[in-house]
Amino acid sequence: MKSKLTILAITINIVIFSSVRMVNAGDIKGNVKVLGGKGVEYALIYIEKIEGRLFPLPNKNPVVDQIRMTFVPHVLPVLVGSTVAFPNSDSIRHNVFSPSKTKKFNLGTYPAGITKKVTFEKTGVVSLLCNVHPEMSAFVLVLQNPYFAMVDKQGKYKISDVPPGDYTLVIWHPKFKSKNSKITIRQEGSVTVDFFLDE
Ligand SMILES: [Cu+2]
Repeated sequence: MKSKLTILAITINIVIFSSVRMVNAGDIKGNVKVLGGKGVEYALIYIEKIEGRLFPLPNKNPVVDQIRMTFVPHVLPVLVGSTVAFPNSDSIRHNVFSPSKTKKFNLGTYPAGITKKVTFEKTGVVSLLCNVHPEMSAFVLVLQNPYFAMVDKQGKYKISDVPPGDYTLVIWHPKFKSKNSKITIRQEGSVTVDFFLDE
């Protein structure tokens, strides 16, 4: 009797859990190709705007590291209001600055072991540079909502648990013109959106 009840309880749990999951969200996925075939992993896909909702900031600060004279990652998407940590993991000194109007800042030149931080209060593109090494460059994309994903090296992406609604899905890449696509997320299932970046 007891084991039957347990099974019943588990079954009810599964039904409730999966129906909640279905009512609340859908997924967006797809394939991305870029002209020339290289660097597709620097593409970022995001929902432009979701009205009437506040989104909690992540518990951990997103990070742009400096390793072997390179900013890692090259493209970092963050939710607006996020504080990004900029450690220096090299044995040489680096500087981090941005001339972008979304967030103009200069952290100065600092050695290994030091981490500096910047809070991004406005949405938009922030380009990162190092005035010691002109070849160093990276981008922080400050976004209105947490429904974003980087494209992987195979050109695939997936954004999970998106609330139902009509949205504009945007693709951003450091070397190509952005494109967008109107999408409708229903209460369940997934939407497939493919992109080809060619200019
Ligand atoms: Cu540098």
